[in-house]
Amino acid sequence: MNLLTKMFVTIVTMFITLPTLAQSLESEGRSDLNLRSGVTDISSQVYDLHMLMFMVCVGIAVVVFGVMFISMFLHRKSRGAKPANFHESVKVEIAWTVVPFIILILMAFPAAKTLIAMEDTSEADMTVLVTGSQWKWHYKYMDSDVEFYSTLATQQEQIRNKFAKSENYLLEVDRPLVIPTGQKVRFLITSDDVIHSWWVPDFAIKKDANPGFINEAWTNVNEPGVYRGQCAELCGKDHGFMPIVVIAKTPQEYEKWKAEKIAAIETAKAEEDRLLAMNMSMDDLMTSGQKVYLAKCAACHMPNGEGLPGVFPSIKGSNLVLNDRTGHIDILLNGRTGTAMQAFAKQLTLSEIAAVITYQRNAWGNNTGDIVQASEVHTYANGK
Ligand code: HEC
Ligand SMILES: [Cu+2]
Repeated sequence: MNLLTKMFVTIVTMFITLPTLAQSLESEGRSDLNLRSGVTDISSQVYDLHMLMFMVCVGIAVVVFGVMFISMFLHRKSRGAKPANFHESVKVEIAWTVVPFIILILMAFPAAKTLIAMEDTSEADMTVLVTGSQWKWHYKYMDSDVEFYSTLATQQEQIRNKFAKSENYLLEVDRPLVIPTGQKVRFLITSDDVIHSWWVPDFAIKKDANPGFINEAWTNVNEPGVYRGQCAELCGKDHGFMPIVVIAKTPQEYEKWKAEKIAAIETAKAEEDRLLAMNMSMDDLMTSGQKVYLAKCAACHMPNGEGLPGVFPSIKGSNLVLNDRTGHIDILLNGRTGTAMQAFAKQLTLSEIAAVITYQRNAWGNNTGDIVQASEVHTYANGK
């Protein structure tokens, strides 16, 4: 086969395999090869714009390549065509400047209209503060005490190919964001550490979450449903593991959910007070501490406590853990500024912090025998 034939065969195979690939992706329920039209008025406007621009491009391609191929075919050398010989045509040059200019202006009008509508966050019915934080999302409802972290819920075993992958592999979280349908929800988007990006394709929202800045976005979802997205800014080693799940509920169900959330916060506070007054046994602390450790710490410090040399310190045999009890409590509550070790004071309850500290001080041969109770963490936190 000569080179040309090979190229031809490659291109044809590509065109045959592409639709097959598209179909297999679609049958997995994952994607089609087109932009999706989403579930809000804005997202369908964005989709329509995308299709309009696409068709304009197809039209231009058909005209330009059509003229090109037809001229090449009709005026080929074997037919004895003689090339014309001319330079500079003012008429043609003006035409190929003015025509694209007009096309661009015509495309800019509808695009600008949608863009302006997307940026208009005024008159929102409610506001949620969205904060990216390596590697999870924090949601705070500005009109109440409701706030929580939303972390990946996919099992580690699926990620390590030990279990079969579930349908929403890497797109499922423990606590989804819940919003009401038919209301304008404003999002204030920021970050605790590096740049993240809050991306929910069905809402046509993709906004950078920058530390020290607040970006705004909004949505108004028409139909109840579960909508999934991801962090869309490369933000470190677990960038692919901070999905977004938004559940849109009817306003009545949303109010019910919120009342339950508020009640749960009250109960948790009461429970926390009860635990503060109580001493937990070593066994209970170790069990609950291990759970917290695997969920919140193992991504960096590794399940075996050995960390990643040069990046995340080993907890096994750590000098701080073995010898510095207050230092240990302090780093958990306040983190270490400028490093990936974040403050856990707001992410974990006092008893969870006490448990994970006790766990670290006694697991993997760190046999200090130390028991740290929630009350000790509480005293330290309030003394600072
Ligand atoms: C995002 C990655 C990350 C996560 C998650 C994380 N850590 Fe850390 N941790 C670090 C880094 C980085 C340091 C080193 C900080 C420094 O340079 O001083 C550190 C340091 C520590 C230290 C001090 C170790 C020493 O010898 O100095 C302790 C103790 C610790 N982490 C406990 C925890 C606990 C408990 C959790 C879970 C609740 C946790 N970490 C979650 C990244 C992480
Ligand atoms: Cu991110």
